[in-house]
Amino acid sequence: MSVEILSLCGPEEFARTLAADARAGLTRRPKTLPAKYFYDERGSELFDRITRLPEYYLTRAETGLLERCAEELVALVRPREIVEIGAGFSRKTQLLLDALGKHGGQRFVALDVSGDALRAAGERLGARYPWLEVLGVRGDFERHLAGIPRSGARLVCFLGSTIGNLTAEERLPFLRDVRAMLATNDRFLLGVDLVKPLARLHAAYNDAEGVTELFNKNVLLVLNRELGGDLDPRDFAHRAFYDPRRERIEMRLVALRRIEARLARLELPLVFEPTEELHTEISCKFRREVVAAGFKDAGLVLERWLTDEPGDFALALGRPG
Ligand code: AVJ
Repeated sequence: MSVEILSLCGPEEFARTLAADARAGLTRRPKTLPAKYFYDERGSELFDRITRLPEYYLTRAETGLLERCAEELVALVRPREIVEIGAGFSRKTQLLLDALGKHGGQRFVALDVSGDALRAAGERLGARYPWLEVLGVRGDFERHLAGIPRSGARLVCFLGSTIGNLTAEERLPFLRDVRAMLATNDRFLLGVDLVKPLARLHAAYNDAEGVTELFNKNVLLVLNRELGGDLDPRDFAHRAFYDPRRERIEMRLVALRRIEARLARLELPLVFEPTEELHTEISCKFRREVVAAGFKDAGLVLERWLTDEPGDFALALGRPG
């Protein structure tokens, strides 16, 4: 067993990027923060709880799809390596690795922002799959895809509908970077949450237990810790709603009163007027045509489109066009 870590983005660069993103986003109207900053240790734990909520169907739907199709997909691609973009050391990863082992693959490469998560997951996977070479790459999927070393035929996976956090404008350069990772016989497997009636989408982001609210507010604690902030989560309300025109969930924090705070490390005073919103996340919902068109613009062809029985979620397989 071998577990190796490659860092394309050290703690200094992470801190610098957060500082620049926070300054840019919090001085805009509306105030906005990139969704990637939810995922410190607590945020990742909260997201893990979200995936087990009765209302949050996404993870179950995608796992079910992979239970049905992982083997067939891996048999079709016959990769030497699976590259997973974004945190993924879950049951879904295991389904892919089981299939990889059966079809003669040898390496798993995981890209994640957290070095600790990579190390822990690498150890676990190394123990479970003694034949597997594991490479953890510390980096940001919007900046570091080109730095991921290739060892042979690859299946690049981006699961969980994390792509939904990007706007259409942000999606294009991301998909072009993915395209650039692929040789002719390589493939890209993308998980996307599908457009569906509003009530279920609304429930998935407004769970009865309030875990999504804690997850949303966690970004304030990240700002406090990383940038010396003095924001109080109790001063904000969780708000998530589906925008049917843009076919996406909008997640925000709403100031419950006038708030004067500051981010000491940025020397940035922060004022929220009552009801002012901080935009914390978008979660786009997809249709087949939208994915096919997005692939095409990036030089990819939609080769397979697999959905679960209720049509809640899809796996899209792309090949270089
Ligand atoms: C991990 C980005 C796919 O958008 O559904 C869960 C994050 N936000 N509940 C999503 C999330 C609120 C999730 N992704």
